[in-house]
Amino acid sequence: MRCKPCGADAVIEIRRHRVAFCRDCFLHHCQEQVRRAISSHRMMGHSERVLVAISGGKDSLAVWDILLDLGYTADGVYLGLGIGDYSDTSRTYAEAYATARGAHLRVVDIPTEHGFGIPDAARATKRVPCSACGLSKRHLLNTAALDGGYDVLATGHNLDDEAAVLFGNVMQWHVGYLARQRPVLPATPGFARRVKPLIRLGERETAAYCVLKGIDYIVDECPMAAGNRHLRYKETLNEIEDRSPGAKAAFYFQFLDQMLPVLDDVAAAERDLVGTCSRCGAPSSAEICAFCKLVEKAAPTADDERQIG
Ligand code: Q46
Ligand code: ZN
Repeated sequence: MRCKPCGADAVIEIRRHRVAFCRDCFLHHCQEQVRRAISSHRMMGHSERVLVAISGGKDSLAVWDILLDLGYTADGVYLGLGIGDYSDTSRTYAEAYATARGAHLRVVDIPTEHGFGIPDAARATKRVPCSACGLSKRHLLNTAALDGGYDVLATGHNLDDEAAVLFGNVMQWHVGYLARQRPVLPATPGFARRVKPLIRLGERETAAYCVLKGIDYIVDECPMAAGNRHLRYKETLNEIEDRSPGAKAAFYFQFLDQMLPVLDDVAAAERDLVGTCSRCGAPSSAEICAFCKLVEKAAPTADDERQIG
């Protein structure tokens, strides 16, 4: 197999683009895909300060690395979720990357700052861990971006993630979620702008990017992910993609082109509903926001566990 742009020996083939690349042309391809995503969705400008949500996994480290290479002023923020060894290890990878790259990483540790970990939250709410986790991440990453005075919060959601979320939202016809599933969520009062620069890259590509660039990342999946719906949707889409390369990208990008404009009114109506949490001041349609309610429930559960343990 030959690299399409330069003819050297190829190290990776991307079936949906019907191309193969050598190392250098592949790294350039990844950078180009991010540059195109940023410019076609007007995600951010070079004069803006970017905060990148870092989990220690391949996607978040790849997006941070590419943004820095593209010349953006980008700091990272790591959220400690209190998921035992998994959290400790993922933090090590995030810190090691920041040190090696000379980049600035902020750390927000949920157990230290809010008195509970995600497993406590799952027990307290009697719901799957990912629901408390997603809620905490949205709230705390947004707070970190606003408090730090950043213009934009970037996350490492890739094409596979976005297609799987879309698939789930369509399966349940969550019209409100569909209306908000955008590559760019503009800043509104109490919310920083949120962008997803990796939407044009699949997870196989972000993994290859890290390996070829020598970036170490946590390979293990979060232990709480086992059996979650999101993973099942990913598997289903991968089966379809195997048979029809390009199907996943078509599903997602056609949604952006054809469907999102139709949902603009739904998104605007949802934004109008928002008030302010009486405890923390975050945007909320209820008197107390979902995160403050979670802290109220989960912190005592964590205390009980400590006493028993
Ligand atoms: S970290 Fe959190 Fe994920 Fe773990 S608990 Fe679920 S949402 S699976 S990206
Ligand atoms: Zn609140």
